[in-house]
Amino acid sequence: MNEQSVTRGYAYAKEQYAAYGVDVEAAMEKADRIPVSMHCWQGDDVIGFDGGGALSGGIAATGNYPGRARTAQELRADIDFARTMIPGAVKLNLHASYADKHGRDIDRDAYTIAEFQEWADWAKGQGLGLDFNPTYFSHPRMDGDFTLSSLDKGTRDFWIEHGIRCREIGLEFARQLGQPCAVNYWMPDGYKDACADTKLRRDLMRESLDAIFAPDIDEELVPCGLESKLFGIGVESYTVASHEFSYGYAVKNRKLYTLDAGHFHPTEVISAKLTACLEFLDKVLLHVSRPVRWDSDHVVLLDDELQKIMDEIVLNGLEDRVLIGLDYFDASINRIACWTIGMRNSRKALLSACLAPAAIRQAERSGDWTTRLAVQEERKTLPLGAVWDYYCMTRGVDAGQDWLKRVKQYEADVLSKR
Ligand code: RNT
Ligand code: ZN
Repeated sequence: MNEQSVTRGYAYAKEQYAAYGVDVEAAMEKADRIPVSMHCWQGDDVIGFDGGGALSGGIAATGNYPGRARTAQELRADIDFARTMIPGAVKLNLHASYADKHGRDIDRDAYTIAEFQEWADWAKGQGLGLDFNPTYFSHPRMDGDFTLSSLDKGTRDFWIEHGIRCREIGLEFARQLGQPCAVNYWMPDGYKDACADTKLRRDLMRESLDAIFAPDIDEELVPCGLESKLFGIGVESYTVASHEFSYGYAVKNRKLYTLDAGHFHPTEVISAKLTACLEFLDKVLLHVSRPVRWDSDHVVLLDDELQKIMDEIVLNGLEDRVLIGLDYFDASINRIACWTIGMRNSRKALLSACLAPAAIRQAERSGDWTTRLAVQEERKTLPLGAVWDYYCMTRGVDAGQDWLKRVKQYEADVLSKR
C-alpha cells in the first residue's frame, strides 16, 4: 500500500475518532499488546507428527488443498512466514501430537520435554510463548471414542499419564520461555447413539481429571483449562465433558474453563457467557472459531460475534483473565492464508474494541439509551480500516491486502513443491 495514502487516511481517522474522545495512538498500543495464541494445527489439518496419520475423535478437517506441512520443519517454516503478516503479541498453541520422537519408540504417556525441545528452542529464538494441549484423539489407545472415561482401567491410566506429562511439559515450556503456558484439556469421549447410563462415564472422567491434577505443578505458570463440547461427528448423542460438566469441574476445582465458539447450540454465543463465567472463575480460555451449522471450524471472520467477544474482553478490562486462542482448520484453501486471515481479524477486532467510544457505556450508565444506540450504530462506520492500515504499516507488517501476493508467491515457491 502507498505509504502516503495510508498516512493521509490515518490523519483523517484520528480526527474522526477524536470527535468521540478516542485516543487512537493509545488504542493501537493497547490492542498490540494483547496476546493471541495461534493454533499450530491449521498448518497440517490437525494430523500431527507422532504417528497417527489420520484425524479421529469426532473432528474433521475437510478439503485437500495442496501444500500441507508434512514435518515439524515445514510447519515451523510456514508459521514463521505467516507471522510476517500478523501484527501484535502472539503465542503459539501446540498439541502433544506434534511431538518429535527422534525415531524412538515412545508413547504419549511417556512424553517429556525431550520430544518438544525443538519446538521450545524455536519458540525461544522467535521470542514466542507456547501454549499446550494433550492430544486425546488420533491414537490407537483410544477405546473407540473414549479416553479418560473408558471402562478399561488400563486405558484410563494411559490417558491420565498423558494428561500429567502435558502439565510437566507445559511447566518446562513456561520455565524455558519465561511466560506461562496454558494447557487445554479436550476429550472427545461420548456416544454416537442414545445411551443408557449417563452417570458412570462422568464419574470416571471426574476421577481421571482429579488424578491428572493431583501432582503439584505451579498453576500460575501452567494454568489448565477444561474444554466443553456439545457433540462431535459420530459422537452425536452424548458428550461426557459437556458444558455443565466442564464448567462445574472448573469452578469446583479452580481450573480454567475453555469456551470454544463452535461447541454450543447454534443460537448460543460465547460472547454472552464470558462475564457470567468470570464471576466464578479466575480465568477462562477461548477457542475462537466459526461454526457453520455445526462445529465446522471455519476460518474466523471479522463478524459481529468476533467483535462482541473482543468488546467483552477489552471493555470490561478482562485482558488478563481471558486467554485468547484460535481453533479452526480449513483444508480447502491456502492454509497460511487461513492463519493470516483469522489472526488479522482477531487483531482487527481487538483494535476496534480499543477504539470503541466510551460514550456508549457512559450513556447507558446515565440512562440515556437513545444515545447508547445512536453511538453504537455510528461506531460501526468509523474509519477502523484506516487505523488498521497505519497500525500494520508502523509495525512492519503488510497493510491492506498486500500480504496476499506474498502468500501466493510462497505457494508457488514452497507449498506447491510439497
Ligand atoms: C475439538 C476441540 C479441540 C480441537 C483442538 C485440535 O472439537 O475444539 O479444541 O479442535 O484441540
Ligand atoms: Zn476447541
